[in-house]
Amino acid sequence: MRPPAALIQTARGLWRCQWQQLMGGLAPADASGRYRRPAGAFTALPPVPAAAASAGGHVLIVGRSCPWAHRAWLVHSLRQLGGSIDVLVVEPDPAAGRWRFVEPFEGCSTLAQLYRRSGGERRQPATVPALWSRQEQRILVNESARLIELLDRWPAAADAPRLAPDTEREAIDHWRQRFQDDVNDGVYRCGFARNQAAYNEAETALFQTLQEADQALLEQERRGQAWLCSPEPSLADVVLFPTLIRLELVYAPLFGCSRLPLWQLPALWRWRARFFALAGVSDTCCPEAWRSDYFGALFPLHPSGIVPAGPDLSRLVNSQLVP
Ligand SMILES: N[C@@H](CCC(=O)N[C@@H](CS)C(=O)NCC(=O)O)C(=O)O
Repeated sequence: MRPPAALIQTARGLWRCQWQQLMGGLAPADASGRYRRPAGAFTALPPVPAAAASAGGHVLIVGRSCPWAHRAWLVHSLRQLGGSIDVLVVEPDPAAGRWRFVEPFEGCSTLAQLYRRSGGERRQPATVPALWSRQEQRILVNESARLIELLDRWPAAADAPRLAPDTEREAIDHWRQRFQDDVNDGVYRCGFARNQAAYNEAETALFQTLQEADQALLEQERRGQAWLCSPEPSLADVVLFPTLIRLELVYAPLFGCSRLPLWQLPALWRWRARFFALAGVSDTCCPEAWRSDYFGALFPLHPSGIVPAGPDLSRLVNSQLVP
């Protein structure tokens, strides 16, 4: 039997109130309801350590589902830094809302413990990615935008690509800034918006920037170039990829980033397929973990915790499917 209308109305009011409270814990907002990502610690760009080239001297700590960690993992992979930097994958612990080590690491069972041991404050979030120095026994940097710059300068094999060559710096920085705000953080601003106006603002900026990137890539293709800023992939391409590869699988269904399916931005669709085909990139893509972590862990957005079936990743990176 259908419950009485008054009961439904009361339940909606109560849920709305509880929802705002739960969202407060998950995703802080400004007075207008726009998501504001909290600041962490260890955000400055450190110098390249003297012992950077020593085997296993550093550890890159990543979570599979995290797009910010994904960009660092990509740079590590594209520049083949495995000889000097180990990659350690942490697992989410949705009940406790933190990252935990599969095996104790440096005597810690959670990333938060390692973070505090490095001097991070209790109120600051212990986030991935983090770069740990075994010699100095501390986190060197915990902000992905700086971490990828550090990894781009890290000593590497002579044939390893540089992803932010000085000659292309201006264009790379321009796109990186646009993507950081409107796309990488933009999908979260859509998903974590507290009201319609905040969502509308974020969603408009997101698709405006994606359309501009699509046009820019179209121009590049006409010139015979495959990448956004330079003949080779750059940090601008790197930072766009983790968000776009999660679009249909997570951000469209869960965060409401669904104005255009990516095949309607055909140059971006082809670009994503090209990037996915680069050596080592597919190993950093874990669609099962993305979907189970996002749908399973973001309770206020998806209280049932049911992980819906999604499109097959292999079809999303098939450039033949779109003219
Ligand atoms: N600004 C940071 C953001 C990183 C971030 O928010 N990572 C999330 C996973 S996607 C995280 O670890 N969150 C754990 C927490 O907030 O406690 C960066 O770019 O490195």
